[in-house]
Amino acid sequence: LNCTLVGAPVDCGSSQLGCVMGPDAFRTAGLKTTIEALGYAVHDIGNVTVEPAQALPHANDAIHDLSEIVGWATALEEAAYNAMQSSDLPIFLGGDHALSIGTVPGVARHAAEQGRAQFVLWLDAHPDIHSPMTTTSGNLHGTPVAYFTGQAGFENVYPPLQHRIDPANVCMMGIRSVDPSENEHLAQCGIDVYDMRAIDERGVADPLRRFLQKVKDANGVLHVSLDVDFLEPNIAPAVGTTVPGGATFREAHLIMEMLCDSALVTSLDLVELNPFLDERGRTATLMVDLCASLLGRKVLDRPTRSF
Ligand code: DIR
Ligand code: MN
Ligand code: MN
Ligand code: MN
Repeated sequence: LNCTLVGAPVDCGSSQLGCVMGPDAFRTAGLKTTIEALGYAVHDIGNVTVEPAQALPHANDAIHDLSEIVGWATALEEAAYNAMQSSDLPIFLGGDHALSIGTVPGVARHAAEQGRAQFVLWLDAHPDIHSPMTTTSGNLHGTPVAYFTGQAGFENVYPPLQHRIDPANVCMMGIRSVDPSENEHLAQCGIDVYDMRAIDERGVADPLRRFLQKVKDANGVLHVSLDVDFLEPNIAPAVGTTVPGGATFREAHLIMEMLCDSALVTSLDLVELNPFLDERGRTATLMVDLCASLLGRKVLDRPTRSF
């Protein structure tokens, strides 16, 4: 099997600087050799770059860096689609979560051509389901899910969406910071949302098993989008938007181990790592270790269980 690393140093979707260094922090933490040790051939294509763009006006004055985001969206859609054609598992190294405005439509284009349904597992403290009209922070990393599920408000703002993700094919876990307009939207859009309350009560295994069964029954393919702030800040401090009460070390690894066993994951975003906020690279190292669990590193050499 082969794996492609695609650097996506987007940092204009968030308010704090530093995510631009994310791809190099993943490299420094040994992502490539870690994946090679699991038997993959790994190709690092370096970082995607974008042309400087002209400012785009928008009715919502809070929004910033819209034209840069549109530039990234276009470039990353293409990069993701190309990586899907040449690789069994592209990994997109962020960069803030605005990169999913490009990567998810790009992998969905590939899935559509293969006649497969595209599913998305969103591991995040936040649902990132704002439209350009509803965001109050103006940080466009809060918008990818609304965009790629085809919600209103993106017309003539982001690139026209060619391959929409059915909200019924999206599952969110770890959610614990939701803005009022996002809450309204989540209640009626049909996404499976497991907030931290649900995870406290049920654990991660049962909800994830249900979702993976749904993917399997539909002969679907799965994109995983892992935001550093999904994790408990005590173990993953290097993110600009920490929220207390996140997933524990073992909850996160168990999710990755079950995803590995499912053999359904075809692409992965690692996002929001801000190395400037880290303590000696520990968050980058944890993210690399989670990636290793997803790609087959095991505690015991137990036979692969179906999930
Ligand atoms: C907040 C925070 N909902 C916003 N969002 C994100 O700015 O719209 N933080 N994605 O990571
Ligand atoms: Mn392919
Ligand atoms: Mn996010
Ligand atoms: Mn987040």
